Amino acid sequence: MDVPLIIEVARRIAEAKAVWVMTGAGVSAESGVPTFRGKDGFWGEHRFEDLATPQAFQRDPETVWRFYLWRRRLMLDRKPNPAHYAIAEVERLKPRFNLITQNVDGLHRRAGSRNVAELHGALFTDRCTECGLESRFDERGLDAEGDEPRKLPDCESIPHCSRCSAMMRPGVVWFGEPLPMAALSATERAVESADCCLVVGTSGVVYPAAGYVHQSTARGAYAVEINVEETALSAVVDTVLTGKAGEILPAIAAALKELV
Ligand code: BV8
Ligand code: ZN
Repeated sequence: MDVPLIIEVARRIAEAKAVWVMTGAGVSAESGVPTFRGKDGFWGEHRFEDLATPQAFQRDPETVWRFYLWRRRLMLDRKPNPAHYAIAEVERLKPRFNLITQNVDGLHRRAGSRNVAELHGALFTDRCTECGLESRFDERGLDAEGDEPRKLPDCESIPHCSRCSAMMRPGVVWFGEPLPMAALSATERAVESADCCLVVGTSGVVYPAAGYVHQSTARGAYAVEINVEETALSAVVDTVLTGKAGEILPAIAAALKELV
């Protein structure tokens, strides 16, 4: 690990007026959550991306539901890793801080991050295909109010809307679907106000998420990429820290703590 560079990055964060962080699936890799485009980007013979579309759901809702239920069950024994906790620590150290995530796994909130915009929705949310009713629950299957444990729907019984009885769908953003307005506006505000950006664990190929990193650097923000390999954003950022997010981010947070 390049300690002088880690300290330089921590200094840039300490001096920044406002910081925003963009995370992708790589930040959850050390929690044992599969990424999308790596070698583990398959579910059986399906590519993740082929299942994350309205067309796939239209064509075969059972298979798509089985995919998302498999991912929900996977999360039941996955937990935040040191990268998630370090990002929550940076948020505590930097008052003007925004976390924008492409991930739907909920691990940032479980690690204590507060100011989180979920650009691609949330795995533990169902949404009605007809009336749009949303029900959000946590990874234990407890509903948002945390009262009666809510049985995770099993493969056989696709959940139906309690209001209009139509079929529910997972509350995530599929390819070809617009992103949630609230998350988009939070991201716009974060990018417009920040002079420092951390890009963690994303291949940088999905838009409009990746476009915000371009927008941030074009505005003159100092951008740092943390990834185990080169990505589509490596040429866009100012500094590339090559390595695991779960090792690099705690080192940055520790160095930052000494500076603020
Ligand atoms: C939209 C939710 C418009 C569901 C997801 C051609 C060119 C440009 C764009 C397009 C195009 N054709 C179509 C588009 C648009 C399309 C798009 O970007 N396609 C791409 C594939 C070309 N985008 C959309 O469709 C978006 N919507 O544009 O709508 C619109 C507007 C109005 C009205 C109608 C329509 C919607 C995109 C959202 C799709 N949903 N997920 C679910 O999760 O099931 S995307 C999915 O990819 C996940 O959210 C994921 O987070 C996201 C991005 O992937 P990454 O997070 O980067 O993950 P990946 O596996 O790729 O990379 C992991 C990285 O981690 C790697 O770099 C690896 O090296 C690194 N890593 C691994 N381990 C570690 C690590 N790093 C650090 N430490 C480690 N330990
Ligand atoms: Zn409904």
